Amino acid sequence: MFLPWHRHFINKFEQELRKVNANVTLPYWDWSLDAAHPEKSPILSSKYMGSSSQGGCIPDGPFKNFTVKGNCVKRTFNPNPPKTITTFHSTSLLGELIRKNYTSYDEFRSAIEGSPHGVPHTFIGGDMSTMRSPADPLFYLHHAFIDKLWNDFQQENNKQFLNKYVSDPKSAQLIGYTGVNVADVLNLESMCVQYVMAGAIVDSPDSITWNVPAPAPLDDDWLKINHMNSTEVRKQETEIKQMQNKVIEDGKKGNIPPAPGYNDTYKKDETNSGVSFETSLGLALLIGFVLNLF
Ligand SMILES: [Cu+2]
Repeated sequence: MFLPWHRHFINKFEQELRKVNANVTLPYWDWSLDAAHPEKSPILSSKYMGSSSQGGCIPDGPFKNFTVKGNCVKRTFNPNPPKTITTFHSTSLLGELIRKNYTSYDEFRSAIEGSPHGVPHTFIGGDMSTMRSPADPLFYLHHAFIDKLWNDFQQENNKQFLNKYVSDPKSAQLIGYTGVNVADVLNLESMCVQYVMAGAIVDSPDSITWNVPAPAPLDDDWLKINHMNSTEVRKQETEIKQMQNKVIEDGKKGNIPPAPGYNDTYKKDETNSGVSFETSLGLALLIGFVLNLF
């Protein structure tokens, strides 16, 4: 239920934003571009989503002291660590994860739900590492990127899984959404949703990361809260480490594995620019408004 449920959830969220301003689209945060030093990401600056006061309220930016249902949203990462706490998954590593030959939809779901989905949650910390994570506006940008990765998987090497799920998608109802089935959200095209390059932050789609060590293992608490199979996750973390070592080896020989979402079909869309992050202040006000309605 992980991928379809979140796809529906962020789509509903985008629709709520559009009720306030019909021009808004939900941006995604391609955090792989910040893989080496996530704490230095421009997204986590006062210009965009704000930084962290290590356990206190959001200290700066449009979401300064941002409150949801009476409590301010908290983040715990150290914005100025002596050295990086953990790296994120490099763009090339995500590309390799997307293009791997999977034997089932669920094998891919499992490869994404653990480490790639979990590392940004636990790195940001505070609300993002708890069940209150949807209170942090970063949640939507992170999950939009996870959703984009699912779409990349469906569009690239694994087209046979485009309409596949663990069971019959037509009879798998989304938890908490009466009348909505997995089949309704399997295909982004039929939902009239498209992911395009965000123009404002990424100058060039070629600016990808590859020479970055694999992320640190997820902590046990987060796995427990999310009812994850820790044996499965640890196995994947080992595999991810091996994949990233290979990415670095290949990269040093000049064969940098491409980013996810850059096959020929996708290249046609690169000239489009998505919603500009320059509108982030307006977006912030909208998100604040909508989150408190939720
Ligand atoms: Cu999540």
